[in-house]
Amino acid sequence: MPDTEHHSLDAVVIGAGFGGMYALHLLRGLGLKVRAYDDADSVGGTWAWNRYPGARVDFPGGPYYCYTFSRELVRDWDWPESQPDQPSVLAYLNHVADRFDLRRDIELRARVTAARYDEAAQRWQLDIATGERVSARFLICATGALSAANRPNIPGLDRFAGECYHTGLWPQRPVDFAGKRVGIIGTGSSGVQAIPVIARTAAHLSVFQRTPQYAIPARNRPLDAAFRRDTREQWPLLRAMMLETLAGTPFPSPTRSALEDSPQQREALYEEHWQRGGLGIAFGTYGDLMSNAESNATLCEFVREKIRRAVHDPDIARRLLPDYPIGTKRLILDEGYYETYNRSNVTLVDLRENPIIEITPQGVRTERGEHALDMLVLATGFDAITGALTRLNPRGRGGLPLAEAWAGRFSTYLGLAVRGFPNLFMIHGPESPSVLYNMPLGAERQAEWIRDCIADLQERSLGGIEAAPGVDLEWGRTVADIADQTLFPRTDSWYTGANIPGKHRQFPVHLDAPQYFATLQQVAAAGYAGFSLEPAR
Ligand code: NA7
Repeated sequence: MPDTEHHSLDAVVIGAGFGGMYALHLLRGLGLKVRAYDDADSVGGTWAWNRYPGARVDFPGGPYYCYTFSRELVRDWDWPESQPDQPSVLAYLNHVADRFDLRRDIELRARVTAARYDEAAQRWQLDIATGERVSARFLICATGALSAANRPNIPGLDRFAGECYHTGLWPQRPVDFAGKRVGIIGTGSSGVQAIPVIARTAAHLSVFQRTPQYAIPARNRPLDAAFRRDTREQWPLLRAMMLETLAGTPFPSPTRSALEDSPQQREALYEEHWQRGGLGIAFGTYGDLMSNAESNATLCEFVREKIRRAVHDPDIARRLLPDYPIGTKRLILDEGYYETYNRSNVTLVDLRENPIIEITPQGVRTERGEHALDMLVLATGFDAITGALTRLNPRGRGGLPLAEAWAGRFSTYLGLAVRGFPNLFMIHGPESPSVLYNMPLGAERQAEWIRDCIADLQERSLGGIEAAPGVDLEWGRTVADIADQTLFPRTDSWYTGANIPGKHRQFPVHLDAPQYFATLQQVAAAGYAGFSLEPAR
Protein backbone atom coordinates (compact mmCIF):
# COMPACT_ATOMS: atom_id res chain seq x y z
CA MET A 1 0.00 0.00 0.00
CA PRO A 2 1.35 3.42 -0.83
CA ASP A 3 2.22 5.73 2.01
CA THR A 4 -0.23 8.63 1.76
CA GLU A 5 1.16 10.61 4.68
CA HIS A 6 1.08 14.32 3.91
CA HIS A 7 4.35 16.08 4.75
CA SER A 8 4.43 19.77 5.31
CA LEU A 9 7.84 21.14 4.40
CA ASP A 10 9.42 24.53 3.91
CA ALA A 11 11.06 23.53 0.65
CA VAL A 12 11.25 20.63 -1.75
CA VAL A 13 14.22 20.12 -4.01
CA ILE A 14 13.70 17.97 -7.08
CA GLY A 15 16.92 16.27 -8.12
CA ALA A 16 19.92 15.00 -6.18
CA GLY A 17 22.73 15.93 -8.54
CA PHE A 18 25.22 18.76 -8.21
CA GLY A 19 22.53 21.45 -8.02
CA GLY A 20 19.96 19.65 -5.89
CA MET A 21 22.37 18.41 -3.24
CA TYR A 22 23.89 21.84 -2.73
CA ALA A 23 20.47 23.52 -2.61
CA LEU A 24 19.43 21.01 0.06
CA HIS A 25 22.59 21.71 2.04
CA LEU A 26 22.12 25.48 1.87
CA LEU A 27 18.41 25.56 2.67
CA ARG A 28 18.92 23.22 5.60
CA GLY A 29 21.53 25.72 6.75
CA LEU A 30 18.74 28.30 7.04
CA GLY A 31 17.00 25.99 9.51
CA LEU A 32 14.32 25.05 6.98
CA LYS A 33 12.58 21.71 6.75
CA VAL A 34 13.70 20.50 3.32
CA ARG A 35 13.63 17.23 1.41
CA ALA A 36 15.07 16.30 -1.96
CA TYR A 37 13.36 13.77 -4.23
CA ASP A 38 15.01 11.95 -7.10
CA ASP A 39 13.88 9.21 -9.46
CA ALA A 40 17.30 7.52 -9.51
CA ASP A 41 18.48 4.84 -7.13
CA SER A 42 21.60 6.81 -6.28
CA VAL A 43 22.53 10.43 -5.72
CA GLY A 44 24.47 12.04 -8.58
CA GLY A 45 21.82 13.24 -11.03
CA THR A 46 23.18 13.13 -14.58
CA TRP A 47 26.20 11.19 -13.30
CA ALA A 48 23.97 8.50 -11.84
CA TRP A 49 22.23 7.89 -15.17
CA ASN A 50 25.03 8.28 -17.73
CA ARG A 51 26.96 5.11 -16.88
CA TYR A 52 27.68 4.24 -20.50
CA PRO A 53 31.20 3.02 -21.36
CA GLY A 54 33.67 5.84 -21.88
CA ALA A 55 31.57 8.51 -20.09
CA ARG A 56 33.83 11.33 -18.92
CA VAL A 57 33.68 15.00 -18.05
CA ASP A 58 33.86 16.98 -21.30
CA PHE A 59 34.85 20.26 -19.67
CA PRO A 60 38.18 21.33 -18.13
CA GLY A 61 37.87 18.73 -15.41
CA GLY A 62 40.32 17.71 -12.74
CA PRO A 63 39.97 20.03 -9.81
CA TYR A 64 37.66 22.52 -11.59
CA TYR A 65 34.57 20.47 -12.39
CA CYS A 66 33.43 20.13 -8.79
CA TYR A 67 32.02 22.04 -5.84
CA THR A 68 34.11 25.01 -4.84
CA PHE A 69 32.25 26.25 -1.75
CA SER A 70 34.22 24.27 0.80
CA ARG A 71 37.97 24.63 0.94
CA GLU A 72 38.14 21.52 3.13
CA LEU A 73 36.28 19.50 0.51
CA VAL A 74 38.71 20.73 -2.17
CA ARG A 75 41.62 19.88 0.12
CA ASP A 76 40.41 16.38 0.94
CA TRP A 77 39.36 15.15 -2.52
CA ASP A 78 41.90 13.92 -5.01
CA TRP A 79 40.85 14.02 -8.65
CA PRO A 80 42.91 11.28 -10.28
CA GLU A 81 42.70 12.45 -13.90
CA SER A 82 42.41 15.58 -16.01
CA GLN A 83 39.08 14.38 -17.49
CA PRO A 84 37.46 12.40 -14.68
CA ASP A 85 35.38 9.41 -15.69
CA GLN A 86 31.79 8.82 -14.66
CA PRO A 87 32.62 6.46 -11.74
CA SER A 88 35.00 9.11 -10.28
CA VAL A 89 32.39 11.87 -10.46
CA LEU A 90 29.74 9.62 -8.99
CA ALA A 91 32.10 8.56 -6.18
CA TYR A 92 32.75 12.25 -5.47
CA LEU A 93 29.04 13.08 -5.30
CA ASN A 94 28.47 10.13 -2.97
CA HIS A 95 31.29 11.41 -0.80
CA VAL A 96 29.62 14.84 -0.69
CA ALA A 97 26.28 13.27 0.27
CA ASP A 98 27.95 11.48 3.20
CA ARG A 99 30.25 14.27 4.24
CA PHE A 100 27.43 16.82 4.56
CA ASP A 101 25.00 14.27 5.94
CA LEU A 102 22.59 14.89 3.07
CA ARG A 103 21.18 11.39 2.72
CA ARG A 104 18.78 11.71 5.65
CA ASP A 105 16.84 14.30 3.64
CA ILE A 106 17.09 12.68 0.21
CA GLU A 107 14.42 10.32 -1.01
CA LEU A 108 15.65 8.13 -3.87
CA ARG A 109 13.49 6.10 -6.29
CA ALA A 110 10.97 8.84 -5.65
CA ARG A 111 9.85 10.56 -8.82
CA VAL A 112 7.73 13.66 -8.42
CA THR A 113 4.69 12.83 -10.54
CA ALA A 114 2.73 16.06 -10.06
CA ALA A 115 3.37 19.55 -8.74
CA ARG A 116 0.71 22.26 -8.47
CA TYR A 117 0.70 25.65 -6.82
CA ASP A 118 -2.07 26.31 -4.33
CA GLU A 119 -2.55 30.08 -4.61
CA ALA A 120 -4.63 30.43 -1.45
CA ALA A 121 -2.13 28.54 0.70
CA GLN A 122 0.91 29.94 -1.17
CA ARG A 123 2.31 26.44 -1.24
CA TRP A 124 3.33 23.78 -3.73
CA GLN A 125 1.48 20.46 -3.48
CA LEU A 126 3.45 17.50 -4.77
CA ASP A 127 2.67 13.88 -5.50
CA ILE A 128 5.53 11.41 -5.30
CA ALA A 129 5.54 8.08 -7.15
CA THR A 130 5.92 6.31 -3.80
CA GLY A 131 2.39 7.43 -2.91
CA GLU A 132 3.65 10.16 -0.61
CA ARG A 133 2.04 13.61 -0.80
CA VAL A 134 4.06 16.63 0.20
CA SER A 135 3.42 20.33 0.49
CA ALA A 136 6.10 22.99 0.59
CA ARG A 137 6.38 26.74 0.45
CA PHE A 138 9.24 26.65 -2.06
CA LEU A 139 9.97 24.33 -4.97
CA ILE A 140 13.53 24.10 -6.28
CA CYS A 141 13.76 22.32 -9.63
CA ALA A 142 17.29 20.98 -9.91
CA THR A 143 16.09 18.58 -12.56
CA GLY A 144 19.16 18.67 -14.79
CA ALA A 145 19.84 20.23 -18.18
CA LEU A 146 20.79 16.92 -19.81
CA SER A 147 18.50 14.47 -18.06
CA ALA A 148 15.39 14.02 -20.20
CA ALA A 149 16.55 11.23 -22.50
CA ASN A 150 15.56 11.56 -26.16
CA ARG A 151 14.28 8.24 -27.41
CA PRO A 152 14.24 8.62 -31.19
CA ASN A 153 10.99 8.34 -33.02
CA ILE A 154 12.15 5.56 -35.37
CA PRO A 155 9.48 3.14 -36.57
CA GLY A 156 9.77 -0.32 -35.03
CA LEU A 157 12.11 0.64 -32.17
CA ASP A 158 9.92 -1.16 -29.62
CA ARG A 159 10.02 -4.35 -31.67
CA PHE A 160 13.82 -4.79 -31.52
CA ALA A 161 14.38 -8.24 -30.02
CA GLY A 162 17.98 -7.79 -28.81
CA GLU A 163 19.36 -5.72 -25.92
CA CYS A 164 18.64 -2.00 -26.24
CA TYR A 165 20.12 0.78 -24.07
CA HIS A 166 19.99 4.57 -24.09
CA THR A 167 23.32 6.09 -23.03
CA GLY A 168 21.51 8.48 -20.68
CA LEU A 169 19.57 5.65 -18.97
CA TRP A 170 22.38 3.13 -18.80
CA PRO A 171 21.78 0.13 -16.49
CA GLN A 172 23.73 -0.34 -13.26
CA ARG A 173 24.73 -3.91 -14.12
CA PRO A 174 27.67 -4.50 -16.45
CA VAL A 175 26.80 -4.62 -20.15
CA ASP A 176 28.91 -7.08 -22.12
CA PHE A 177 29.66 -6.34 -25.76
CA ALA A 178 32.02 -9.28 -26.28
CA GLY A 179 31.21 -11.35 -29.33
CA LYS A 180 28.11 -9.27 -30.12
CA ARG A 181 27.01 -7.36 -33.19
CA VAL A 182 26.35 -3.93 -31.77
CA GLY A 183 24.72 -0.95 -33.46
CA ILE A 184 24.94 2.58 -32.10
CA ILE A 185 22.74 5.45 -33.27
CA GLY A 186 24.18 8.89 -32.60
CA THR A 187 27.59 10.49 -32.76
CA GLY A 188 27.32 13.32 -30.21
CA SER A 189 29.51 13.39 -27.09
CA SER A 190 27.99 10.20 -25.67
CA GLY A 191 28.32 8.21 -28.89
CA VAL A 192 31.84 9.46 -29.59
CA GLN A 193 32.94 8.56 -26.05
CA ALA A 194 31.32 5.12 -26.19
CA ILE A 195 32.27 4.04 -29.73
CA PRO A 196 36.03 3.38 -29.19
CA VAL A 197 35.30 1.44 -25.98
CA ILE A 198 32.55 -0.71 -27.48
CA ALA A 199 34.65 -1.39 -30.60
CA ARG A 200 37.39 -2.94 -28.46
CA THR A 201 35.30 -5.97 -27.51
CA ALA A 202 32.28 -6.12 -29.83
CA ALA A 203 32.39 -8.67 -32.64
CA HIS A 204 31.19 -5.87 -34.89
CA LEU A 205 30.11 -2.28 -34.36
CA SER A 206 27.86 -0.44 -36.83
CA VAL A 207 27.80 3.31 -36.24
CA PHE A 208 24.68 5.04 -37.58
CA GLN A 209 25.73 8.64 -38.13
CA ARG A 210 23.29 11.40 -39.06
CA THR A 211 25.61 14.41 -38.65
CA PRO A 212 29.41 14.17 -38.53
CA GLN A 213 30.87 16.04 -35.57
CA TYR A 214 34.12 17.71 -34.59
CA ALA A 215 36.00 15.86 -31.85
CA ILE A 216 39.17 17.11 -30.17
CA PRO A 217 41.58 14.73 -28.41
CA ALA A 218 40.84 14.75 -24.68
CA ARG A 219 44.36 13.49 -23.90
CA ASN A 220 43.13 12.49 -20.51
CA ARG A 221 46.07 12.08 -18.15
CA PRO A 222 46.75 11.37 -14.50
CA LEU A 223 47.12 14.52 -12.41
CA ASP A 224 50.51 14.43 -10.75
CA ALA A 225 51.18 15.14 -7.09
CA ALA A 226 52.85 18.51 -7.74
CA PHE A 227 49.87 19.79 -9.74
CA ARG A 228 47.46 18.63 -7.04
CA ARG A 229 49.54 20.29 -4.32
CA ASP A 230 49.80 23.56 -6.24
CA THR A 231 46.06 23.58 -6.89
CA ARG A 232 45.34 23.18 -3.19
CA GLU A 233 47.79 25.90 -2.20
CA GLN A 234 46.52 28.36 -4.79
CA TRP A 235 42.87 27.49 -4.40
CA PRO A 236 41.61 30.93 -3.20
CA LEU A 237 43.25 32.58 -6.20
CA LEU A 238 42.03 29.92 -8.65
CA ARG A 239 38.51 30.13 -7.30
CA ALA A 240 38.52 33.91 -7.56
CA MET A 241 39.54 33.56 -11.22
CA MET A 242 36.84 30.97 -11.85
CA LEU A 243 34.24 33.43 -10.59
CA GLU A 244 35.40 36.05 -13.11
CA THR A 245 35.76 34.16 -16.38
CA LEU A 246 33.27 33.43 -19.14
CA ALA A 247 33.31 29.66 -18.69
CA GLY A 248 33.88 29.42 -14.93
CA THR A 249 37.42 28.08 -15.33
CA PRO A 250 40.63 29.68 -14.06
CA PHE A 251 41.64 30.35 -17.68
CA PRO A 252 41.06 33.84 -19.07
CA SER A 253 39.46 34.16 -22.50
CA PRO A 254 41.75 35.21 -25.34
CA THR A 255 40.99 38.50 -27.08
CA ARG A 256 42.95 38.28 -30.36
CA SER A 257 41.14 37.56 -33.61
CA ALA A 258 42.19 34.43 -35.50
CA LEU A 259 42.49 36.67 -38.55
CA GLU A 260 45.25 38.73 -36.92
CA ASP A 261 47.65 35.79 -37.23
CA SER A 262 49.16 34.37 -40.41
CA PRO A 263 48.00 30.90 -41.50
CA GLN A 264 51.35 29.50 -40.26
CA GLN A 265 50.98 31.13 -36.83
CA ARG A 266 47.41 29.88 -36.50
CA GLU A 267 48.41 26.37 -37.54
CA ALA A 268 51.18 26.34 -34.95
CA LEU A 269 48.85 27.54 -32.18
CA TYR A 270 46.12 25.05 -33.08
CA GLU A 271 48.71 22.27 -33.29
CA GLU A 272 50.06 23.12 -29.85
CA HIS A 273 46.53 22.88 -28.38
CA TRP A 274 45.72 19.75 -30.38
CA GLN A 275 48.75 18.04 -28.85
CA ARG A 276 47.86 19.29 -25.37
CA GLY A 277 44.26 18.10 -25.79
CA GLY A 278 41.05 19.50 -24.34
CA LEU A 279 38.77 22.39 -25.22
CA GLY A 280 41.57 24.98 -25.16
CA ILE A 281 41.88 24.77 -28.94
CA ALA A 282 38.49 26.47 -29.27
CA PHE A 283 38.31 28.58 -26.12
CA GLY A 284 41.95 29.36 -25.35
CA THR A 285 43.34 30.38 -28.74
CA TYR A 286 41.37 33.25 -30.31
CA GLY A 287 38.60 35.43 -29.00
CA ASP A 288 36.41 35.49 -32.11
CA LEU A 289 36.10 31.81 -33.04
CA MET A 290 32.51 31.71 -31.83
CA SER A 291 31.50 35.06 -33.29
CA ASN A 292 33.26 35.41 -36.64
CA ALA A 293 32.47 32.81 -39.31
CA GLU A 294 35.73 33.42 -41.15
CA SER A 295 37.81 32.91 -38.01
CA ASN A 296 35.76 29.86 -37.09
CA ALA A 297 36.39 28.36 -40.54
CA THR A 298 40.14 28.33 -39.89
CA LEU A 299 39.70 25.95 -36.97
CA CYS A 300 37.11 23.89 -38.87
CA GLU A 301 39.62 23.26 -41.64
CA PHE A 302 42.40 22.43 -39.17
CA VAL A 303 40.25 19.74 -37.53
CA ARG A 304 38.96 18.41 -40.86
CA GLU A 305 42.55 17.91 -41.99
CA LYS A 306 43.23 15.97 -38.77
CA ILE A 307 40.25 13.72 -39.58
CA ARG A 308 41.50 13.12 -43.14
CA ARG A 309 44.87 12.08 -41.75
CA ALA A 310 43.50 9.90 -38.94
CA VAL A 311 41.22 7.76 -41.10
CA HIS A 312 42.90 5.48 -43.61
CA ASP A 313 40.00 5.03 -46.03
CA PRO A 314 39.44 8.38 -47.82
CA ASP A 315 35.79 7.58 -48.47
CA ILE A 316 35.10 6.95 -44.77
CA ALA A 317 37.11 10.05 -43.87
CA ARG A 318 34.97 12.12 -46.24
CA ARG A 319 31.78 10.94 -44.53
CA LEU A 320 33.21 11.92 -41.14
CA LEU A 321 33.92 15.53 -42.15
CA PRO A 322 31.64 18.00 -40.36
CA ASP A 323 30.35 20.98 -42.29
CA TYR A 324 28.97 23.37 -39.65
CA PRO A 325 30.84 26.04 -37.64
CA ILE A 326 32.92 24.25 -35.02
CA GLY A 327 31.68 24.64 -31.45
CA THR A 328 28.10 25.49 -32.42
CA LYS A 329 27.18 21.90 -31.68
CA ARG A 330 28.70 20.77 -28.39
CA LEU A 331 32.42 20.36 -28.97
CA ILE A 332 33.38 16.78 -28.24
CA LEU A 333 36.43 15.46 -26.41
CA ASP A 334 37.42 12.03 -27.67
CA GLU A 335 39.86 9.22 -27.02
CA GLY A 336 40.77 7.76 -30.42
CA TYR A 337 37.34 8.24 -32.01
CA TYR A 338 38.32 8.80 -35.64
CA GLU A 339 41.01 6.08 -35.53
CA THR A 340 38.32 3.61 -34.48
CA TYR A 341 37.11 3.63 -38.09
CA ASN A 342 40.42 2.01 -39.14
CA ARG A 343 39.37 -1.15 -37.29
CA SER A 344 38.09 -4.00 -39.40
CA ASN A 345 35.18 -4.63 -36.99
CA VAL A 346 33.70 -1.12 -37.33
CA THR A 347 31.34 0.08 -40.08
CA LEU A 348 30.17 3.65 -40.57
CA VAL A 349 26.62 3.92 -41.86
CA ASP A 350 26.07 7.41 -43.26
CA LEU A 351 22.39 8.14 -42.66
CA ARG A 352 22.47 11.21 -44.88
CA GLU A 353 23.05 8.97 -47.89
CA ASN A 354 21.41 5.86 -46.54
CA PRO A 355 18.61 6.73 -44.07
CA ILE A 356 17.07 4.35 -41.53
CA ILE A 357 13.72 3.02 -42.73
CA GLU A 358 12.82 1.09 -39.58
CA ILE A 359 14.06 -1.02 -36.74
CA THR A 360 13.15 -4.66 -37.09
CA PRO A 361 13.30 -7.38 -34.43
CA GLN A 362 16.68 -8.39 -35.92
CA GLY A 363 18.37 -5.03 -36.43
CA VAL A 364 18.28 -1.74 -38.31
CA ARG A 365 16.94 -1.57 -41.84
CA THR A 366 18.30 1.27 -43.94
CA GLU A 367 17.45 2.14 -47.53
CA ARG A 368 20.35 -0.04 -48.69
CA GLY A 369 19.66 -3.10 -46.56
CA GLU A 370 19.43 -4.58 -43.09
CA HIS A 371 22.16 -4.50 -40.41
CA ALA A 372 21.67 -7.55 -38.19
CA LEU A 373 22.33 -6.69 -34.52
CA ASP A 374 22.38 -8.33 -31.11
CA MET A 375 22.45 -5.00 -29.30
CA LEU A 376 21.32 -1.47 -30.10
CA VAL A 377 22.75 1.54 -28.26
CA LEU A 378 20.79 4.78 -28.50
CA ALA A 379 23.25 7.64 -28.09
CA THR A 380 20.52 10.00 -29.20
CA GLY A 381 20.87 12.67 -26.56
CA PHE A 382 18.37 14.65 -24.58
CA ASP A 383 15.47 17.04 -24.72
CA ALA A 384 18.00 19.45 -23.30
CA ILE A 385 17.58 22.24 -20.73
CA THR A 386 13.78 22.56 -20.88
CA GLY A 387 12.88 18.86 -21.29
CA ALA A 388 13.14 17.78 -17.66
CA LEU A 389 11.07 20.81 -16.60
CA THR A 390 8.29 20.34 -19.14
CA ARG A 391 8.17 16.60 -18.37
CA LEU A 392 7.80 17.45 -14.66
CA ASN A 393 5.18 19.93 -15.88
CA PRO A 394 4.37 21.86 -12.69
CA ARG A 395 1.06 23.73 -12.68
CA GLY A 396 1.26 27.35 -11.66
CA ARG A 397 -1.34 30.07 -11.20
CA GLY A 398 -4.79 29.11 -12.48
CA GLY A 399 -3.53 25.52 -12.87
CA LEU A 400 -1.52 26.42 -15.98
CA PRO A 401 0.89 23.60 -16.85
CA LEU A 402 4.46 24.70 -17.61
CA ALA A 403 4.48 22.66 -20.85
CA GLU A 404 1.53 24.78 -22.00
CA ALA A 405 3.08 28.06 -20.86
CA TRP A 406 6.21 27.12 -22.84
CA ALA A 407 4.43 25.46 -25.79
CA GLY A 408 5.63 28.29 -28.03
CA ARG A 409 8.61 30.09 -26.61
CA PHE A 410 10.00 29.36 -23.16
CA SER A 411 10.31 32.38 -21.01
CA THR A 412 12.02 33.00 -17.67
CA TYR A 413 13.27 35.75 -15.45
CA LEU A 414 17.02 35.40 -14.78
CA GLY A 415 16.84 31.77 -15.89
CA LEU A 416 15.73 31.15 -12.31
CA ALA A 417 12.02 31.92 -12.17
CA VAL A 418 8.94 31.70 -14.40
CA ARG A 419 6.10 34.21 -14.41
CA GLY A 420 2.89 32.51 -13.22
CA PHE A 421 4.86 30.00 -11.13
CA PRO A 422 5.36 31.67 -7.74
CA ASN A 423 7.92 30.33 -5.28
CA LEU A 424 9.43 28.06 -7.93
CA PHE A 425 13.16 28.31 -8.65
CA MET A 426 15.19 26.52 -11.29
CA ILE A 427 18.85 25.54 -11.25
CA HIS A 428 20.40 25.41 -14.74
CA GLY A 429 17.11 26.57 -16.19
CA PRO A 430 16.82 28.02 -19.70
CA GLU A 431 18.24 31.51 -20.14
CA SER A 432 20.96 30.95 -17.55
CA PRO A 433 24.61 30.05 -18.39
CA SER A 434 23.86 26.36 -17.64
CA VAL A 435 25.51 24.03 -20.16
CA LEU A 436 28.04 26.55 -21.51
CA TYR A 437 29.49 27.26 -18.10
CA ASN A 438 31.21 25.15 -15.44
CA MET A 439 28.01 23.39 -14.39
CA PRO A 440 28.88 22.55 -10.75
CA LEU A 441 30.01 26.14 -10.21
CA GLY A 442 26.95 27.57 -11.97
CA ALA A 443 24.69 25.39 -9.81
CA GLU A 444 26.52 26.57 -6.72
CA ARG A 445 26.10 30.24 -7.57
CA GLN A 446 22.43 29.88 -8.45
CA ALA A 447 21.71 27.81 -5.33
CA GLU A 448 23.39 30.47 -3.17
CA TRP A 449 21.25 33.17 -4.81
CA ILE A 450 18.10 31.11 -4.16
CA ARG A 451 19.14 30.56 -0.54
CA ASP A 452 19.68 34.29 -0.03
CA CYS A 453 16.36 35.11 -1.67
CA ILE A 454 14.44 32.65 0.50
CA ALA A 455 16.24 33.95 3.62
CA ASP A 456 15.20 37.48 2.69
CA LEU A 457 11.57 36.45 2.17
CA GLN A 458 11.55 34.69 5.54
CA GLU A 459 13.05 37.71 7.24
CA ARG A 460 10.43 40.00 5.77
CA SER A 461 7.65 37.46 6.46
CA LEU A 462 6.71 37.42 2.78
CA GLY A 463 4.65 34.54 1.42
CA GLY A 464 5.29 34.62 -2.30
CA ILE A 465 7.73 35.73 -4.97
CA GLU A 466 7.05 35.76 -8.68
CA ALA A 467 8.53 37.33 -11.80
CA ALA A 468 6.63 40.55 -12.51
CA PRO A 469 4.79 41.03 -15.82
CA GLY A 470 7.11 41.96 -18.67
CA VAL A 471 10.44 41.24 -17.00
CA ASP A 472 10.61 37.84 -18.64
CA LEU A 473 10.21 39.33 -22.11
CA GLU A 474 12.98 41.79 -21.44
CA TRP A 475 15.17 39.00 -20.06
CA GLY A 476 14.52 36.89 -23.15
CA ARG A 477 15.58 39.80 -25.37
CA THR A 478 18.81 40.22 -23.37
CA VAL A 479 19.67 36.52 -23.73
CA ALA A 480 18.81 36.52 -27.45
CA ASP A 481 20.78 39.72 -28.14
CA ILE A 482 23.93 38.19 -26.64
CA ALA A 483 23.43 34.92 -28.53
CA ASP A 484 22.81 36.73 -31.81
CA GLN A 485 26.32 38.16 -31.66
CA THR A 486 27.62 34.60 -31.89
CA LEU A 487 27.42 31.72 -34.36
CA PHE A 488 25.59 29.41 -31.91
CA PRO A 489 21.98 30.06 -32.96
CA ARG A 490 22.69 29.33 -36.64
CA THR A 491 23.33 25.59 -36.28
CA ASP A 492 20.82 22.81 -35.71
CA SER A 493 21.80 21.36 -32.33
CA TRP A 494 20.42 20.41 -28.97
CA TYR A 495 21.30 23.96 -27.89
CA THR A 496 18.74 25.36 -30.33
CA GLY A 497 16.20 22.58 -29.67
CA ALA A 498 16.50 21.36 -33.27
CA ASN A 499 17.22 17.78 -32.15
CA ILE A 500 13.68 17.31 -30.83
CA PRO A 501 10.97 17.04 -33.50
CA GLY A 502 8.42 19.83 -33.02
CA LYS A 503 10.43 21.73 -30.41
CA HIS A 504 10.38 25.47 -30.83
CA ARG A 505 13.73 26.80 -32.01
CA GLN A 506 15.10 29.13 -29.36
CA PHE A 507 18.63 29.49 -28.05
CA PRO A 508 18.49 28.71 -24.31
CA VAL A 509 21.82 29.80 -22.85
CA HIS A 510 22.89 33.15 -21.39
CA LEU A 511 26.33 33.38 -22.99
CA ASP A 512 27.80 36.12 -20.81
CA ALA A 513 28.21 34.49 -17.42
CA PRO A 514 30.05 37.38 -15.71
CA GLN A 515 27.24 39.73 -16.73
CA TYR A 516 24.65 37.14 -15.70
CA PHE A 517 26.01 36.69 -12.19
CA ALA A 518 26.50 40.45 -11.78
CA THR A 519 22.83 40.93 -12.68
CA LEU A 520 21.80 38.36 -10.07
CA GLN A 521 23.68 40.35 -7.44
CA GLN A 522 22.15 43.65 -8.56
CA VAL A 523 18.63 42.20 -8.50
CA ALA A 524 19.15 40.90 -4.96
CA ALA A 525 20.76 44.14 -3.76
CA ALA A 526 17.75 46.06 -5.07
CA GLY A 527 15.38 43.99 -2.91
CA TYR A 528 14.64 41.49 -5.70
CA ALA A 529 13.94 43.97 -8.45
CA GLY A 530 11.69 42.65 -11.17
CA PHE A 531 9.86 40.30 -8.82
CA SER A 532 6.39 40.81 -7.32
CA LEU A 533 6.46 40.02 -3.62
CA GLU A 534 3.33 38.91 -1.78
CA PRO A 535 2.70 39.18 1.93
CA ALA A 536 2.18 35.87 3.69
CA ARG A 537 -1.48 34.92 3.93
P1 NA7 B 1 23.73 14.76 -28.63
O1 NA7 B 1 24.93 15.60 -28.63
O2 NA7 B 1 22.39 15.39 -28.81
O3 NA7 B 1 23.92 13.65 -29.76
C1 NA7 B 1 22.86 12.85 -30.18
C2 NA7 B 1 23.25 12.14 -31.44
O4 NA7 B 1 22.17 11.31 -31.85
C3 NA7 B 1 23.52 13.08 -32.59
O5 NA7 B 1 24.54 12.53 -33.37
C4 NA7 B 1 22.19 13.07 -33.35
O6 NA7 B 1 22.30 13.42 -34.70
C5 NA7 B 1 21.80 11.63 -33.18
N1 NA7 B 1 20.37 11.40 -33.34
C6 NA7 B 1 19.37 11.88 -32.58
N2 NA7 B 1 18.19 11.43 -33.03
C7 NA7 B 1 18.46 10.66 -34.11
C8 NA7 B 1 17.65 9.92 -35.00
N3 NA7 B 1 16.32 9.90 -34.89
N4 NA7 B 1 18.26 9.25 -36.00
C9 NA7 B 1 19.60 9.27 -36.13
N5 NA7 B 1 20.42 9.96 -35.31
C10 NA7 B 1 19.84 10.63 -34.30
O7 NA7 B 1 23.62 13.89 -27.30
P2 NA7 B 1 24.79 13.26 -26.42
O8 NA7 B 1 24.16 12.39 -25.40
O9 NA7 B 1 25.82 12.67 -27.28
O10 NA7 B 1 25.44 14.49 -25.72
C11 NA7 B 1 24.65 15.37 -24.94
C12 NA7 B 1 25.53 16.13 -24.01
O11 NA7 B 1 25.72 15.37 -22.83
C13 NA7 B 1 26.89 16.36 -24.48
O12 NA7 B 1 27.02 17.45 -25.27
C14 NA7 B 1 27.71 16.45 -23.24
O13 NA7 B 1 27.76 17.74 -22.78
C15 NA7 B 1 26.99 15.61 -22.29
P3 NA7 B 1 22.15 14.97 -35.17
O14 NA7 B 1 23.43 15.63 -34.78
O15 NA7 B 1 20.96 15.51 -34.41
O16 NA7 B 1 21.91 14.90 -36.62
